[in-house]
Amino acid sequence: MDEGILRVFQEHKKNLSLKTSVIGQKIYYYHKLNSTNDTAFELAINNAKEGTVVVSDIQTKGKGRLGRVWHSPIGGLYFSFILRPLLAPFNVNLITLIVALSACRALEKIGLKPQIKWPNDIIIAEKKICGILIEMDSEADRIKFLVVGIGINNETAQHDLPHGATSVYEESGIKISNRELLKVVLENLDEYYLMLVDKKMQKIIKEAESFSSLLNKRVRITVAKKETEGRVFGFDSNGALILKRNNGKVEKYFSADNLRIVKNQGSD
Ligand code: BT5
Repeated sequence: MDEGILRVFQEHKKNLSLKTSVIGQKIYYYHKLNSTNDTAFELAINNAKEGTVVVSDIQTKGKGRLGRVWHSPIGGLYFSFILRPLLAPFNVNLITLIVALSACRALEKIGLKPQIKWPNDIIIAEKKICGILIEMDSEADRIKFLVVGIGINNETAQHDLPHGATSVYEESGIKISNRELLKVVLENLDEYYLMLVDKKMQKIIKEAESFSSLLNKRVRITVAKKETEGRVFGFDSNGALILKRNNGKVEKYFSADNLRIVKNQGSD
């Protein structure tokens, strides 16, 4: 790790006045990184504590899923944190849901109306404002650690964003610092993570469904080049998406390479 460009908040909790018990006990702050996920992963391999956070003002190789790029110019909030949950790898969707909920609640506090576009986007009026990337080190039946990356377009200029994207400032006209936004999201994450540790799955699922942009919508989902169409019924207790196909068959999805709402809603 390049100590030269690393600035560590000495009394992290005090500096952000965080009210958290797990998330953000230690925060590493950088001006420029390739990817906060890569740096957090390295820290996790070196036994960094659960809840450790890595933030960067800009990322030169911001990552999306499946080799895609996450545009990370100045103005956005980019951070990753380490979790060591006692969960099986197939439960990772629950983590995605609590992260999405934490971001939604923070955006809601600013007066926005965010929606979760499963699996890992937060959208406002169909434009993407936030993306989530979870990477893990696991054994067959046990997660060793997760690195959860979150990118929120905060004060990002519209011309710096890709087509179909928006930002907090663009949507609300409100200037909130990345620091303030980070504090709110970290506190939400802590609250939802404890809810998950307490196994309050139904509460989490219900809340996630209330923010879902897909509930009751007809969607086309692509997984490993296979396309399926059906109506979304919600999430199961593992956080998987429940889809009811035309023929009445119910299927569950743990991930999707691509997912879009079919505009012509048709009938079941
Ligand atoms: C994601 O992937 O949405 C996950 C993004 C995670 C970013 C965070 S930032 C902190 C941490 N460190 C990292 O390196 N990554 C994480 P995916 O669903 O694959 O979406 C990627 C697609 O979103 C791209 O192909 C673009 O179409 C679009 N996109 C790229 N940058 C964007 C931005 N800033 N805002 C909105 N959309 C964007």
